[in-house]
Parts: sequence; structure tokens; C-alpha cells
Amino acid sequence: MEFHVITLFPEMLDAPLASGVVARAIKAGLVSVTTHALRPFGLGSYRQVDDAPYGGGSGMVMRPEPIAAAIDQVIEQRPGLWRVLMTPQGEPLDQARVRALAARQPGLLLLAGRYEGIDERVRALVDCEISIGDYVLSGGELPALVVIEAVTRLIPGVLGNPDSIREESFSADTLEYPQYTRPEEFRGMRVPEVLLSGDHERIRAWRADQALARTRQRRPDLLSGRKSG
Ligand code: JD8
Repeated sequence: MEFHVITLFPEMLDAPLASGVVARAIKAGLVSVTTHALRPFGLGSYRQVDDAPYGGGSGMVMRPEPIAAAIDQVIEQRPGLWRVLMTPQGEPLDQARVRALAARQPGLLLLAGRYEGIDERVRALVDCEISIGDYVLSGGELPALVVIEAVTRLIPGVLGNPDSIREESFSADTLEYPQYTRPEEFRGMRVPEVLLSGDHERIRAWRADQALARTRQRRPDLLSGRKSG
């Protein structure tokens, strides 16, 4: 799977891609991430990529021509990439959408903007628009990294243990059960007796019950689409 990112700040992607699951997947040749600097596509000797909004107002808007030129160059190199605009107005990212993105071959072209926004006509140049959540960020780079990490985790061979993928797909509709490791007692708080019992059926039932109770308490919205919820 290939990820390409068009951005004014390619260096913002370096550190997050240099460690952890994504770094390992890159080293193993399971994914590649290529950043494409937008600045060289800017207009004039100042390589301008933004301009004042028609109709007035504060802040600058990204001009469409540099973005179009960058997209065209990447697509010429790599036809078939699914073009994704990162934007607060996009479809909300959830695990189902991550799975759908992971199925796009040969990969994704993620467009990470800056400034107050992007010229509306850029929407005609992409295949979909995605938001990572209802909060304000300064640009699309962190959202692009979120997409890269979430999608990479689903690529076969990236996570060592296939059991964890199955458990994670379960935890997309309920929250995780409480987890404990050593010591048995920490600052007066004991590990629940059932987890020390060695009774695997009781443990399984306790965890299922805890996951459901915690989900009801904290995220009832996750249960609303459920048959037995
Ligand atoms: C792309 C520019 C900043 C957006 C004024 C300052 C996604 N979930 C999300 N939150 N924020 C973004 C996001 C923000 C961006 C850009 C993504 C490009 N900005 C602008 C409009 C309002 N701010 C995002 N995905």
C-alpha cells in the first residue's frame, strides 16, 4: 500500500513516521509513504500558494492551481491513487471508513492543506473528503498521519499477532475491558480476584460484562446500533 501526502510542511511527517508500527511497516516493505512538497508548485518567484478570499474576510485561502499541479504530477507517477482531502467538513473517520480506505489500491493520495481553507474548486479534484473529528486543527498534516497509522494497522503482516486485529474489530463497537499487570497490589488497589483465578471461562465472562458496562456508562452512542444493546 502506498501513501502519498501533498503538504506545505513535509518535515512535519518525518518524526511520526520514524518510529512505531508505521516505521516497522515501511522497513518491512509493506507500505511506503512519500511526501510531496506543495511549495515548488506555487506561483511566481515567491511560489505563492495562497491568496485573499474573494468577497473579503480574514485569513488566506489556498489557491487551486498549485494543488492541481501537485495532484496531477503524483497521479501521473502513480495512476489509480484514491485522492483524499483532509478537511473539517469531511466525512467523519471511523473504523469502518478506515477499512474502506485500506481496500483502495494501489493506495491513497492525502491532501493536507493549511491557512483558513482551500478554494472550493479543489473539491472537484478529489475522490473523497475526510475529517478526523470535531475539533479545530491548523492543517491537514496530523489528520493525514492519523489516516496513515489507522490504515497501516489493517494491512496483513503489519501487526504480528492476528488475534489482536480480531479483538480490535470487536472493540470498535464496545470499549476495552479493564486491564491489569503486575503488581497484584498497587497503592492499595488490588487486581480483581477473578483475573488471578485461572478460570478462563469466568475471566471471559467478566471481561465481556465489564466492556459492556463501561460502554453503557461512557459511550452509549456506540451501543445504539446493536441488536442486544
Ligand atoms: C485541514 C486548514 C485549518 C480549517 C479554520 C484554521 C481534518 N478534524 C480536523 N480538524 N481540523 C482539520 C483540518 C484543519 C485545516 C485543514 C484539516 C487545512 N485547516 C482551518 C478551517 C477553519 N482552520 C481536520 N481533517
